[in-house]
Amino acid sequence: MKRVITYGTFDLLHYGHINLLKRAKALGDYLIVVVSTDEFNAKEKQKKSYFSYEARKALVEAIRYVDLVIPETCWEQKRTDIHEYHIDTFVMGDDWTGKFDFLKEEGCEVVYLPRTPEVSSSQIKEDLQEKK
Ligand code: C2G
Repeated sequence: MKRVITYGTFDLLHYGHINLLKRAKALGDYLIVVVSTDEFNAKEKQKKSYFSYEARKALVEAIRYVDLVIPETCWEQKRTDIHEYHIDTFVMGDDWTGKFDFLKEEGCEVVYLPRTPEVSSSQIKEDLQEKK
């Protein structure tokens, strides 16, 4: 069984996220999605998601391609996650290209997939703000 992992906030879940998760799952048999906690977002990404961690977790768990959702609490956990969950392939959108190549040292394949260019959570928020 080939095990794949990917990380993200997945706020205001949209088809760009779904496209990523669909392609990530196609790389293996079991997909783990590591969703950023509210604290991690505030502390490390300087962003406040619209939906809470619990809400974002429930939304991602409802996606047919996803087998397990766990919390992302720090940048460093990727190394340990790879071993703890026996991961074969690490996947991220190509806005992260190169940033996680160090995981290859852990014996893990690292794949960056093209983002869906025209959609983003921040763009959705901006557009809705303008419509007010
Ligand atoms: N994504 C995509 N296309 C979009 C928007 C997002 O393919 N239009 C991908 C991103 O490249 C990422 C995943 O969907 O792989 C989740 O995106 P975000 O929720 O924006 O995640 P991010 O804030 O990049 O956090 O430790 C890594 C971080 O947790 C990643």
